[in-house]
Amino acid sequence: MAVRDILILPDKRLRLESKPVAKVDAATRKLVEDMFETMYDAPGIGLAAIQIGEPKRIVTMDLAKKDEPREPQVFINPELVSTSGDKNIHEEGCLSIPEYYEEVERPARVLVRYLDLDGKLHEIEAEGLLATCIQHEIDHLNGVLFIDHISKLKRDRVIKKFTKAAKLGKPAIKSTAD
Ligand code: GNR
Ligand code: NI
Repeated sequence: MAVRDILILPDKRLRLESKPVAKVDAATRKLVEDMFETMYDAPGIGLAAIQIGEPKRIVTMDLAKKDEPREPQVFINPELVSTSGDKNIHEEGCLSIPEYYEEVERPARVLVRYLDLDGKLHEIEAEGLLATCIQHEIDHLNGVLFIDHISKLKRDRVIKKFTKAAKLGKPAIKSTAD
């Protein structure tokens, strides 16, 4: 098990299209372990494999409240089968764009098809935070970030800030370590 480095905007790898998992095997399970360790360490409520540099269609998630027992969820090769016409607005953040939050409008309910760690096919209807989060994560698998859903003005501003910080070799956010 290992906490892995999380790719930060404007890392080009975040724009890759991730490849489907052909077989859920021991290597898949090892990657999923690293993803959970990295996600809980961050901490975040979801993680796509590409965020640790692995362009594979794997998502980990845990939507349990802070004081509740962990509820780890894994989605392999997740697909949106259908989406509702009614929308929801939710404030989103992303571990690859640290400390930036903005409201995003997405379908309120989605039908999701995916494989579990045993390679078994599931289909679930998601709403609320689960619907928001799974759409955010499936976007990552397609090289899409939540800032692609906000105004161009706001998007360009945040990309510029993170690009400048990367050029200076500094994090775009203030460190609490010093
Ligand atoms: O930790 C995260 N919180 C979050 C909040 C609202 C909507 C989506 C998310 S996902 C994010 C972790 C992350 O970057 N996953 O890709
Ligand atoms: Ni994200």
